[in-house]
Amino acid sequence: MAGFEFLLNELDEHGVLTLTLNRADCLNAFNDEMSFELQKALKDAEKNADVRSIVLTGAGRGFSAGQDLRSRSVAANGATPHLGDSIRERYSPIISKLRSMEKPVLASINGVAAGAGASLAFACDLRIANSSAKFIQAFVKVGLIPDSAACWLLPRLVGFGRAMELALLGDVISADTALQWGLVNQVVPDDQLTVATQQLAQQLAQGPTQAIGLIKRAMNKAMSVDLDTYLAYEANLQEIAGRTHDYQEGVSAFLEKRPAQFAGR
Ligand code: LHQ
Repeated sequence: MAGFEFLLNELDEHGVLTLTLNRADCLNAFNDEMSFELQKALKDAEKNADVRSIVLTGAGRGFSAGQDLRSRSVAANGATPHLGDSIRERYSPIISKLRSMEKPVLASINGVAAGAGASLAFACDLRIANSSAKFIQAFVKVGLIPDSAACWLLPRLVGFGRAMELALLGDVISADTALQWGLVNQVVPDDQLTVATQQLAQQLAQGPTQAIGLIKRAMNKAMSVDLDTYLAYEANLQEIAGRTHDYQEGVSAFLEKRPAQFAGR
């Protein structure tokens, strides 16, 4: 595994890769280096057949406070910053990769997720949070629009009305409200987050990895095409899934009344 300065990466024997944003002193706010390191880690994970699920989490008491507002590249103190370039080069590739990579990504939200830090969690496939977690669409508080795809992801996660509420007010949303709204899949007591995350990540890592990848592809497509186009696309994907070793294994296991042992191929 590549060594990084602001990102911890650990691949365990179950095929679970844990990526930990590691700037705890500023609640894992993103500097340039951390965004490039995360881009590289996700690309590597995509190519590495040993990686069968990915956990994204934060060091210390926060998940991520979004953009590091002290960073020179986004400075608003007199100079005109080029935020478009900043987003294109640093955040968009991360969000795009999280949605397109054909492996399951689980956000383990261990504390506050604000601004682009919240968007990062929303772009993952599943979200598990501890009770101390909170979500803030902080952008409007600093005079920006929700970025890193928040305006694309939020209406799909919680509906248009709640997405507008989050974006326009920038209020703090507690873990319990996030669960009620469907913004997270599960909330657990603070001291159980690590164990619950590992359980879920291992379940995903033991799944039929190719089918899971195809499920992501299907869901992504379904969000932007009409029903007939989707049905044609779906048939093609199922054709691919039906040729995998894991499909053979899944059916055999069912007929033999035993748990399936998926190999991820
Ligand atoms: C921070 C940050 C931070 C630096 C906490 N930066 N230090 C994309 C691309 C291009 C341009 C711009 O934007 C974007 C997207 C974005 O993400 S914009 C939104 C950026 N994020 C925010 O506006 C959130 C700012 N942070 C906060 O509002 C609070 O820190 C929250 C509510 C997250 C947490 O509050 P507390 O739990 O009370 O912690 P704290 O405020 O005391 O923060 C702890 C430390 O972390 C503190 O440093 P210090 O040296 O005083 O201990 C903060 O300055 C630092 N920190 N967020 N984004």
